[in-house]
Amino acid sequence: MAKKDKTTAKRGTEPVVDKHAVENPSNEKVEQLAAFEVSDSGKEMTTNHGIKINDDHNSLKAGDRGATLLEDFILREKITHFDHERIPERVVHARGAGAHGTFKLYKSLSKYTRAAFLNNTEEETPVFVRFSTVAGSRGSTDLARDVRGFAVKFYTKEGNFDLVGNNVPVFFIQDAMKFPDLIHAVKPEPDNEIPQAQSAHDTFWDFISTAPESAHMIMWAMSDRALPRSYSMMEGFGVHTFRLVNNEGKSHFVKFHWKPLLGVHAVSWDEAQKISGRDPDFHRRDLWDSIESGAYPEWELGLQIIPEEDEHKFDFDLLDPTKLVPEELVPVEIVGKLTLNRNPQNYFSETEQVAFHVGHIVPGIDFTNDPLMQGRLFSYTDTQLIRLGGPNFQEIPINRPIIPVHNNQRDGFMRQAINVGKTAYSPNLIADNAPAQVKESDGGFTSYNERIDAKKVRGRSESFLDHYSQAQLFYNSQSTPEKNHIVNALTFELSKVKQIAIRERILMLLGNINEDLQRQVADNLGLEIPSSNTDLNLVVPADGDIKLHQSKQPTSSIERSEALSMEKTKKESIKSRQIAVLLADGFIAESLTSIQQKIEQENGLIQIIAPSLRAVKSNNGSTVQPDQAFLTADAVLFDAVCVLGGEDSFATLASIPDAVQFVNDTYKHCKAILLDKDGSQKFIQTTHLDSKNDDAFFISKIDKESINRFIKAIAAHRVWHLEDKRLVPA
Ligand code: HDD
Repeated sequence: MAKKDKTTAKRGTEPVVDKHAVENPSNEKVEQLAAFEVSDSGKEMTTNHGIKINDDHNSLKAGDRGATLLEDFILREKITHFDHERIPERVVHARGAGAHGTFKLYKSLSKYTRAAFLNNTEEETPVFVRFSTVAGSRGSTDLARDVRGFAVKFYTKEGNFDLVGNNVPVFFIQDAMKFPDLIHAVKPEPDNEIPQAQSAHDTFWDFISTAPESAHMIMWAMSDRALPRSYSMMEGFGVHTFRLVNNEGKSHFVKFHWKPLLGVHAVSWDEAQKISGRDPDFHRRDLWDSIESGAYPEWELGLQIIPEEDEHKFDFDLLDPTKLVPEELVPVEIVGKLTLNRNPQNYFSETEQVAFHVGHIVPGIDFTNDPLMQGRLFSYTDTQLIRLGGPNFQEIPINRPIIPVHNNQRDGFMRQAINVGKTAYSPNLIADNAPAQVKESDGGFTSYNERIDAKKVRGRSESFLDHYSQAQLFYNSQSTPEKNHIVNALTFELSKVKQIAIRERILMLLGNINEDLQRQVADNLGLEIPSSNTDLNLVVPADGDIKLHQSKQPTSSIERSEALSMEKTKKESIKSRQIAVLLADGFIAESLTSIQQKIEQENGLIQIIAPSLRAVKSNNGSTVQPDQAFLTADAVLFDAVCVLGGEDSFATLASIPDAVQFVNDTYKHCKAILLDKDGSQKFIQTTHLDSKNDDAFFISKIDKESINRFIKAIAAHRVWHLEDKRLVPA
């Protein structure tokens, strides 16, 4: 396709300069979308049918005070369109944010797959990615304790491939049959629609207590993984075992991973709750701002590849979506990079209307018999039919492949294509059999030739019944602060559960994972440790034998897996981190310049926060315009704070309770703090800060050395190990 000049894309009769498109990299998908863009800049107003509008503010009436006339087609059209502008939100993953980008392969995977986009290292594949929470409604907070969706649409030369994953490598349930139950349990309770975007309520924990298959996932959901600092600081996983199939028809099992270049980082639960009030759009704003500022989010694609012959070599079943493949058993091979470099032009048209589907695969990739995956293969198209209103949703610009579509499907609501010719059936003689079927050797899709010889059963494989090994593996692999956070999260959630019997049943489940964990949560809840950890697996057919459905004794071959803890993650970069610089009149101008230069050089984002939005005067008479005043700024929205001296600046800040609170909160949440030594003494006395430096709190002259230490501490993200020392009432 010939490249179009993005500044003159046709959106009317005159060229429109599109600042957004000029600044951000383009790709083949973005070019395709440009043909559908409409800019109203400098244009005359018309009705939907092109009639120029003379008065858009007053309806047509019988006299000045008279009744409005039915013939007012302009009023009718405007109100009718407005009345119909909402579509159903996604039944799960309703709240999300998306961005465009590209995928570049590092090395050819032709040994494993014939998928062209995984063979060709020269080409970049356009992608659209949508991140989401699961339980909350469209308008809920980004910072809910929840799993995050990580859905990637690759617009490949062989059609669209969707990798519809999460930021957690396993799932709550093993069989799609239970998905509606799980979601009904976690969504707000049906009588009063409370609580919004939260799992901390009776129905969710009631469900979990009867489904020990969720034990592993619960460990992840109660960990800090459920509170990402940013979409660009979380991993992504395809969850299921997929297949890669090469040109010879040989298949390998594969697990897909996205590894963020910025490492995996979280906020604390206290911050998450406060951010939900201060800025419920925190994650989508972070994604948008990172891209606009050129600090593009990046992930590497990793594959765990398992030869088919090794299918039964593990002490878990590869088809069980509540299990991961420990990286110690099968290392993750890094094969390419995803970069998000362009924000959508229109949220509804792109992010809301994008339709993902696990069933969108390309030749060289195939499914497995994972029963959760099999059910998903039905659900995704089905849901788009109601959500997007009919069978032509694939014609919506964001959903179109970058290659032409030809088949005999016709008509339906909102059909866009004008299919020419007489035939809409195959085979046909009139049109010489067009559109023609394609040989496998020419890229026609053929399903993997898996041999299946079985009796029909409605049930669960015995190989799926070890529910606790990997829950134990996850818990054992956490650092001490991470374990504490899991205990606190479980305590919080169960404290919100009203029925004591449910709390007790969850304690039994925890006892099967780790007795220390069980004891701590029981203590916090003021409950006795149950005398037995009875397994309450109620996933039993009406006439089934409950004994056959009990969880098996844990049998994991490994005890710890480093990759499961966030502690050893990458801690090298401050790219896209938000750093607050607090100052007041009399601040030392030189200090501000040094810190600004260095942070910007490292791709961090600085905001100057001052007592008001009035320009602030420095010690040498120069002035600076603050980005925010304390009224709108809050420490939970930042990763670190630097407070500038000298005496006058500190004296003013010490007299503003919100400034003191800002620094206290940063300290409490274990973030990096740099205080200018010059004049800081009295300020420190008004705060809860210890007057001694620690791993992330520095009282120092603002110079090259202290700024470098500060930057290192920001990159390290948090000093969680100091949580018990940095005690601040807040
Ligand atoms: Fe799902 C949306 C991820 C199990 C049924 N799912 C949806 C989205 C993500 C996932 C990221 C949002 C896509 C977007 O941004 O538009 N879902 C998962 C993962 C699962 C999973 C990683 C387990 C491994 N899902 C799952 C099951 C079912 C569904 C078992 C049903 C049987 N999921 C849906 C859905 C949604 C959806 C109802 C709602 C909106 C949509 O599809 O487009 O079909």
